[in-house]
Amino acid sequence: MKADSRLVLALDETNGEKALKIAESVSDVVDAIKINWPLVLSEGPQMITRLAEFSEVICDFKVADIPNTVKLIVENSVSRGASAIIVHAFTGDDSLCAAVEASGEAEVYAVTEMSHPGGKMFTAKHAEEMARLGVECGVDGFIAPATRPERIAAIRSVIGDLKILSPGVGTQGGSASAAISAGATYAIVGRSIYGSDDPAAAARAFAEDIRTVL
Ligand code: NUP
Repeated sequence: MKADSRLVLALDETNGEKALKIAESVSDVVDAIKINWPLVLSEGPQMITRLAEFSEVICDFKVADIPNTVKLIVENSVSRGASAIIVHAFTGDDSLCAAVEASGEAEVYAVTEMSHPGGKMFTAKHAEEMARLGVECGVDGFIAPATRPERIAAIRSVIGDLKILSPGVGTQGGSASAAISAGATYAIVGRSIYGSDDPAAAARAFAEDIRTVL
């Protein structure tokens, strides 16, 4: 992924036509578009290929399964045009390494703890341990919560120069510039952009906030 605006759109809009319109309108502002189950279940996996015309596409399928199933999901996503795929790290070394092996040229990002309050309950306690495992398996980066910037810094301290994508900006309460300052490579923003009356203007405002700390 290019690192220009350091902004990634989380496109959880479930209407395909609207989603494509938003993607086109922000394509010169964001570095990538992340899609998740809501859009894929509504409009089908061909959305990966259609959105790839506008931007790099990150498939946020939070894959958490046995190695063979992980491999099948990653290969399918990549063959449809995904530039990156997000997997859970808690599944352990074999599943995580299977994702990296199956990804080919595409990137793999591992989730160590999630941005919502419940994310603190279980996996956060093992996040650094899981991040070390991810480094050993050769992942390209990690997902770390903008809602808890100190946790971004904690993950940064164990992963060296690998990338961090940080969701939880805007509607969940986190700040894009604070996430970048804490060590994130990209801020991920969903509802605060695609739910806005003017998604392109909203995206430009987040990009401007990020620029203040670059
Ligand atoms: O820890 C995570 N938190 C999170 O919100 C990991 C994620 N992948 N996400 C995703 O980021 C979430 O599923 C959604 O697609 C996006 C955040 O959207 P929003 O809260 O900005 O609308």
